[in-house]
Amino acid sequence: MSEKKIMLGNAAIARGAYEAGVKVSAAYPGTPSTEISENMVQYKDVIYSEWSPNEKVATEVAIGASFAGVRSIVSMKHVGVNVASDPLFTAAYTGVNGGMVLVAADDPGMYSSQNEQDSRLVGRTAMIPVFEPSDSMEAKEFTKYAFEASEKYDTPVMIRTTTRLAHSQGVVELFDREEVPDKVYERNIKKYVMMPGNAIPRHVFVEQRLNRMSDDGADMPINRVEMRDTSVGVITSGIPYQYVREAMPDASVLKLGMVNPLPRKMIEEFASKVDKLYVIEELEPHIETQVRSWGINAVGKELMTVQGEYSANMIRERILGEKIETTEPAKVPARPPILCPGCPHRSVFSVLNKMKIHAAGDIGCYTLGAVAPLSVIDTTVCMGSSISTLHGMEKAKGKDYIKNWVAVIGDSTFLHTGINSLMNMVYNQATGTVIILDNSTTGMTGHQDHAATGKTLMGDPTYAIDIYNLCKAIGIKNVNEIDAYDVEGLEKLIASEVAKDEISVIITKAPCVLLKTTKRTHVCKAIPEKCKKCGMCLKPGCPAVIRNEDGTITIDENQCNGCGLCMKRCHFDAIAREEL
Ligand SMILES: Cc1ncc(C[n+]2csc(CCOP(=O)(O)OP(=O)(O)O)c2C)c(N)n1
Repeated sequence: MSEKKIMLGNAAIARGAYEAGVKVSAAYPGTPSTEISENMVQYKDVIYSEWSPNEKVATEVAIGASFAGVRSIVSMKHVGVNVASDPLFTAAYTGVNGGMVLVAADDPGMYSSQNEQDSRLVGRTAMIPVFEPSDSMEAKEFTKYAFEASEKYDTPVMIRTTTRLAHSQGVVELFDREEVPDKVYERNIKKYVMMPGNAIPRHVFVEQRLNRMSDDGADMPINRVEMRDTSVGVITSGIPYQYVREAMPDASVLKLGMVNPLPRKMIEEFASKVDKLYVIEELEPHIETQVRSWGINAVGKELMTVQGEYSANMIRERILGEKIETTEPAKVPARPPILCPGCPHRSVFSVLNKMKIHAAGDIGCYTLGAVAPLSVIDTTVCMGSSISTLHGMEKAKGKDYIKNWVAVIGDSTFLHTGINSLMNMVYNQATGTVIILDNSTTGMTGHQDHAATGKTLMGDPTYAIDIYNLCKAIGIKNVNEIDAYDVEGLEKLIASEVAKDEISVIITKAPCVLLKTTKRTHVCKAIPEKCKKCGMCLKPGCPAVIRNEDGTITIDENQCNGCGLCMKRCHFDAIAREEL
């Protein structure tokens, strides 16, 4: 008898890769995709897994493995697909040798993302098939089927998930790994060298492949028709399928597992059998627009939203017109996201705040430096953008304009795409100051290693890229390293570097306080009798420092990491730092 396990959607995808005989996995972390790779390492005897520095590199690693003849998988969050799109769009033309799957994890509702894009549309534009599972078991089985389809149709396949699936648990039936023999690599430049003469016929092949897949859709195990009451039919896929089944249990459903290309004949047949047709899909009207373009009368986004997540109640309200009784949520104080007590980023931001310096920001824990009371970061667009944004400002307004500006970027983000922007600053004679907040980890996504931490995803020790020497090597004269908690030294250093008419890099160093290797050695204590109630210690906004009703402060010893930032702000020795 086979074993059953309760698994996270992401763990199920990793298991699917294992069972499908995958040999190479590459990724760059990003919520909600990260646990795919974190689960992949348990199969390290048979699957090589790595954190690549960014999604483009990860995708190219998977492409290389596929060309070499083995099954490979690459995973990323939706915005990672933008970074990966250059190799992806052309891998659609080359096709594969060993099967290749790209997992794109979308985030409707933007629980942890800067935008809400729909990867199904990327798959459509890239002209690759997109499969969308609805629960953990399907996440595993669709992954396995995606490898079969990848090899059968000679194409990379995208598995599209969303946060709700990636981070929900469900029962999964486990099977043994199928050892798939490596495909023979044969030199074939018409297929693997994409220059115009070769790419032109491959484009024709790509179009034919999509038509073939659309025609075969009705026979694919991932698409199914559930005929019930024929007065109402719903076309749906992914997590919304679960909401449809809950809210409209009697409706007939066409459950699509393949959302690109759409199985047109199957859809037309289903539509002809039901009186009223709805399309229920989160985010963009990807299915609806195509279905309507074929002259089929379907209702979707005129009732449903293109924003955020759906729910069974939303369908009951908007499609069925039911009045849903909701209870008022409990009135609790707002708890906005905040930097942890003792976070080295707070120390740097408190200095920038004091100096009234603006920062072109980037993506990471430090993006929280945008909000009060630190209020330092003015702009954040995408990973790696801080440095080039600062550069653009200088080129627009001149070097004096950025004398009270810096760029701030984390260590993982710097290695992801920040390094390219820094090379651009060097090449194009910029004079700005870049602060690299080096906390020795990828903090925001839960402590993944990267090329400068000295450890691989599989847990092996490796060479740790030296960010200081890397900056020196691309030609920056002014590269400085400083302890992130040295607020006095930092203030002097930032003042001197910003004043220079030359490019400068300041690397602020201190490990993330939540890393297992960071030991709590000190704790701060308030001395109420010395307190003048001035509130200076509250300025950095540490959640461990709490103002009492009488205006004095208490330091929550359970939260305090003993960084001493509050103590350094106090002019009356009303805070002491004690060794633990
Ligand atoms: C293209 C892209 N890939 C991945 C992510 C997910 N993500 C957000 S911030 C971040 C890295 C944060 O690490 P670091 O720059 O070291 O800053 P820290 O959070 O440690 O302060 C990642 C991987 C993203 N937003 N965009």
